[in-house]
Amino acid sequence: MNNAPALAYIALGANLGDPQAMVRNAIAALDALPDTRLIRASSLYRTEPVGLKAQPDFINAVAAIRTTLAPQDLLCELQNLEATHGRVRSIPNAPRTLDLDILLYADQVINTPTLTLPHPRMRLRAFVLAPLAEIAPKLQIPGRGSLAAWLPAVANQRILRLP
Ligand code: PH2
Ligand code: MG
Ligand code: MG
Repeated sequence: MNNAPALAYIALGANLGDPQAMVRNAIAALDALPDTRLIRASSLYRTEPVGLKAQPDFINAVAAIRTTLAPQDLLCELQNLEATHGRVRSIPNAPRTLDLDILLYADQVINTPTLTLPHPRMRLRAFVLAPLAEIAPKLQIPGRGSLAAWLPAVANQRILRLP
C-alpha cells in the first residue's frame, strides 16, 4: 500500500568483511528500493563499537530517502537488503556485515513490537548523531527537541569522519 511521500532517515553500519564497500553499496541500494529515492548521504565514519566492545570498529553513515513505502514496508525492504548483503542474525549487537535501521520516518511516532520510531537508542550514539547532523543540522526529533541539543552528550565517543 502506498502513502504520501515521506522523508525518512536510515542509519547504516557494518564491521565485517569490507565494511566501507558494504556501506557504499547499501547507500546505492537504498536508491534502488521500490518507490524510494536517495536524497542525501553522509560521509562514512569509522566508529568505536558501542555496547559489545570486543569487536572490530564499525563503518557508519546516515542517508535521507524519500519514499512512499509505509514504515513497516520500508522495514521489510531494509531487512531484505540486510539479508542479501549476507547478514546472519546471532546475538544482539554481534558483528555484522550490514545493519540498516530506520531512525525517523517523517514526524511519525510509532510503537509496535517490530518498529519503534524515533529510533529509541539514537540519542545515545555518536555514530548516528554525527552523520545525521552532517546532512540535517537543523533536524527536530518528533517529540524530543533538536538534534543539536543531543550532540554534546555523545562527544566522548570515538568517531572519525573519513575523507
Ligand atoms: N551498532 C550496534 C551496536 N554498536 N557500534 C557502532 N560503532 N556502530 C554501530 O552501527 C553499532 C554499534 C547495534 O546495531
Ligand atoms: Mg538493526
Ligand atoms: Mg542497529
